[in-house]
Amino acid sequence: MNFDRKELSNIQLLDLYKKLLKPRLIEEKMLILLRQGKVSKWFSGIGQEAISVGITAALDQDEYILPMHRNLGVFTGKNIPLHRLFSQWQGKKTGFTKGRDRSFHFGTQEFNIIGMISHLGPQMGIADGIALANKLKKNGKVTAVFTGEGATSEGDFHEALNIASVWDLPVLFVVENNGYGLSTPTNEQFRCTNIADKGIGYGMESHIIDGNNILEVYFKISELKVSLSENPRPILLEFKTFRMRGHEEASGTKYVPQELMDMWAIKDPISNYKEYLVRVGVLSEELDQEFKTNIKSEIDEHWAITQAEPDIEANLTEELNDVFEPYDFEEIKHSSEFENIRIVDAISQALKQSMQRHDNLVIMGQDIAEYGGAFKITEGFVEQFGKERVRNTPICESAIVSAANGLSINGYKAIVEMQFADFVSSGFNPIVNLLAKQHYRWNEKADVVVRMPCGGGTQAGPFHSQTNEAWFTKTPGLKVIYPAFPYDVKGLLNTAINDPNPVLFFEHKQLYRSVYQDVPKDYYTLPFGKASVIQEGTDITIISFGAGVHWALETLSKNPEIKADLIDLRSLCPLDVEAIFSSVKKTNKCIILQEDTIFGGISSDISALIMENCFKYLDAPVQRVGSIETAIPFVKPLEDQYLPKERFEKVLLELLKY
Ligand SMILES: Cc1ncc(C[n+]2csc(CCOP(=O)(O)OP(=O)(O)O)c2C)c(N)n1
Repeated sequence: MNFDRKELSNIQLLDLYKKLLKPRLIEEKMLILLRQGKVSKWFSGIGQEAISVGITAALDQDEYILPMHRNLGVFTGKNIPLHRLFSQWQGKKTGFTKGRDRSFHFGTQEFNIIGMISHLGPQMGIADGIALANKLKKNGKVTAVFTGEGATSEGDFHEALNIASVWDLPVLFVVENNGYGLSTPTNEQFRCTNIADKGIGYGMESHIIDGNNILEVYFKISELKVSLSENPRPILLEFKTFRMRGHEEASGTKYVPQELMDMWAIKDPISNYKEYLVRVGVLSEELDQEFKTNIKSEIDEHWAITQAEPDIEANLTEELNDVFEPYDFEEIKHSSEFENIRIVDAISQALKQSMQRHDNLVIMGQDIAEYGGAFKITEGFVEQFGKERVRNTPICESAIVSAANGLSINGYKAIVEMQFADFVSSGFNPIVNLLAKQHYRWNEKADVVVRMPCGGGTQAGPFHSQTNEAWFTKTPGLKVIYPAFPYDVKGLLNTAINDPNPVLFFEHKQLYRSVYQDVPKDYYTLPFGKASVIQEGTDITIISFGAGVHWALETLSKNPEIKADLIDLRSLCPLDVEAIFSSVKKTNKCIILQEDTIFGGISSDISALIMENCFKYLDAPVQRVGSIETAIPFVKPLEDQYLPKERFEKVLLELLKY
């Protein structure tokens, strides 16, 4: 192996050597502890250390790095005290996740490391968001994100590279090509000779680097760091290396031909570098021993600290409290100047006034810039706020949601407009796995609003009409808001943007231009978790949200003899159970109307809550009314039959007679 020290001093050369030794020696210790049953799982990076170590050494301490499961050298390179790492792996409290997530699955703002979730892929989109924030701040910082070659088959890889390229984001996409993705060799993973060749397809510069040569890694990254801070752009880097142990320790390496192992054993990044240092007279055997002894005693000392730490005791209150970032709702009252506007206008006003209020708010979505969005809600925004903050995105839902999270991590607020709520399925993973779980996992907010134009009644068929709130109300960590009137839309959207937690904001398309209301002209907020009682009566409680509220109002105006409490939930998570229970206790009958199909929808949970909490007040079974259990069809007669509007009146009248 050829090493070229260029202008590096002896001290710098030795510093890199010590940085290489540390993760190797920690691993050797972990492998012993694993055999002793003291550690439960281990993903080895032996043979790949030069990549993590070289990159971390070349970047500044405050530059974000997003490592994967084999990148211990990033964590040691950023000088995380070892006992904190050990406590993380052992599920102790002074780790980074309070025992909630394992191994390298955590982030830490203190060390500018954003670790992975298990799902391969979203890391790369997060790096885009972090880099976008750096670019907007014009701070010249570079972001490095790691992936294995196997995970380059994920759509997220393609999406993230594509976005970074279109937006000229200063990201180093680090692909560690270590030959196998679990047991799958590269020729069963992709057909190009080098992953770096893919750079051409993204219009992106790319390089192939010997991942086992620490000096080559260090010098290349140092050079690119300077170049990227002057000329921000993404770069695809393929590091050729090899995984010398199993995917994780239990899975072995039977599927790897011995010749391959032997060939790469000769290329070990540490022994080769050591030989070089000895050859050029920078390192002696004695000094090498001294380094190893010092690192080993540091490891032992820190392991003892972790061992002495008590095991975590389950605390229910703490667990539940950590799901969301604490947020004290700030009520901002409006003046008395009103105008009669539609829901689309209310959304547009909330977005505009929030953009004025928060300099760090960025809106992203397909066709939202000059074109103004599919529903023209952001028309004129580019002129007012510029293209940096009103961003047309490529058609990449998944990486854009991840990028929104990256913006939040790096000090911004993000709104993502789904062109239609249906397409959120293409961005589902980062919403339910990344945004929703982030605060609980490692105490980091996800300050992201996802706008969801949803709902049927417009003969738009199975993929432009769904109301898919139940996909999200099921997932702890998400707030789900679903207003039905312009006044609520404006006040609640403002709150959604202020709230540092991830919010799914449902906007019913059929109501967009059909419902008018007098709405304050200036900025105001409304609280989450408060239902609105639209009209009061003693016969029955009707609970609904979205278009259902308007169907209920129509039904009641056709049947004026019915005296009902009509509750518009507005907010599904948090849910105003108090409003529901107090009404049911008064009326003793309840019907819940939702637009979605019934099974697994929120009406089922509300019904169960009423049964469990108000059973002795009920004079009749709680009734749920929703769509039939099919996809939502296209033509009007079929759609009318699918939607629950007509059935609602029938069930309501029957329930009143019960
Ligand atoms: C979305 C997703 N699919 C599958 C897995 C299971 N899995 C974990 S690691 C891995 C192999 C990854 O290979 P590669 O990206 O080459 O990284 P390496 O482990 O070789 O470093 C697989 C299939 C996962 N974690 N996430």
